[in-house]
Amino acid sequence: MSLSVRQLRNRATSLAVGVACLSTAAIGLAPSAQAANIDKWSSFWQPCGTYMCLYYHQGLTGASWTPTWSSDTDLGGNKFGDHGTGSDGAGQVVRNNAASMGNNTTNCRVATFVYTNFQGDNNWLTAGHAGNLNSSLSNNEASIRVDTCT
Ligand SMILES: [Ca+2]
Repeated sequence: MSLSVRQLRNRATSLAVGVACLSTAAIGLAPSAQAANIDKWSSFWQPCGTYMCLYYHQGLTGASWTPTWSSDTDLGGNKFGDHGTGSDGAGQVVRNNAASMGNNTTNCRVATFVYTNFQGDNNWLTAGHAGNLNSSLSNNEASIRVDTCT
C-alpha cells in the first residue's frame, strides 16, 4: 500500500490532535492546590509557644501541639499533649487528627498542608489569628510552616 502526500498529511494532523487531547487530559488530572484563609478569631491567647499550634478539637479546644520550631515537614511523628485547653486527644498523633489551628506570630502567616513537605491544599492564618480547619484539612493535615513574614 502506498499513501499519497495528502494522505500522509492527514495522518500527521490526526496524530497531532491526539497528542494535544492527551496533554489537556493530563493537566486536568493535576489541579492546582487550593489555599484557604481560615481566620476566625483574633487571638494571641493560645498555648502556642513562639510560632503556632494545632488542636485536637475545633474552637481551640482539646489537647494541643506546640512546636518550638517554625516548620514541620511531617506531623506523623508528633503527638498532642495537654497544654491547658483539655486532655482529650492527648497522646494521639497530630497528623490527620487536628481540627483547629492558631498563629501566635506577630508578623507571619502560618499554613498547614494536606501532604508532607508543604504540598497540596492548605489552610492559612494571618498573624495573631486562629480558626477551625475546613473540610479539606480537618483530620487531613500532614505538614505545617510559618511563611510570608513581613
Ligand atoms: Ca514532625
